[in-house]
Amino acid sequence: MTGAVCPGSFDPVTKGHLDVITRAAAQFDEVIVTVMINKSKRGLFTVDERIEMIGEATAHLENVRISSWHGLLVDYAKQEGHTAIVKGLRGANDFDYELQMAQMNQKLSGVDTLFIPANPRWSFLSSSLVKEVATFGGDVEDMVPDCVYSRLLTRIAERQA
Ligand code: COD
Repeated sequence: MTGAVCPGSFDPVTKGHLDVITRAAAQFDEVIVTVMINKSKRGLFTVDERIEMIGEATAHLENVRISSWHGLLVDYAKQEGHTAIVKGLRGANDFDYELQMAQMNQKLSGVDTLFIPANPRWSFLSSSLVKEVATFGGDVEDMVPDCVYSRLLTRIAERQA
């Protein structure tokens, strides 16, 4: 069986993430979307909420499952018996950041990183930008899965109250 781990913060999952997850799922028998836990960063959504939203957004993809992990990603990939990490690449900034990590991960464990070029339709998207635009009342409805949109507006309103 071929399998890959697709990591991120996913705070929250966007249509850019979903595009990469969908394309990865077409290449591997199993894709594990893994919410990486960063204890020093307070997210807009809890890890459990992020997992729930990714689960709803990928419910139609039978070979995708969702998890979370704290620590080295390659340890998780090996624990799951997977030898590939899949990441989306939006441009040169992503590449510079990801190349070094990919090489370190390969050296540490033999786990290789495969890059999926971002769909130009979504390559301008990041979770941070979506949150910023939504916070100031901009329309992000088309940029996130339906199951994220209402939760995003509700959470921002709660934070602003
Ligand atoms: N289109 C395509 N791809 C996208 C888009 C988009 N619109 N938006 C984001 N992506 C890609 C990103 O390039 C990234 O690959 C992935 O989706 C996740 O994005 P985010 O924003 O949810 O997550 P980040 O960037 O905060 O996550 C960073 C990771 C947690 C993935 C990274 O730090 C990591 O791999 N950490 C593992 C911990 C570890 O082992 N560290 C040692 C490394 S040597």
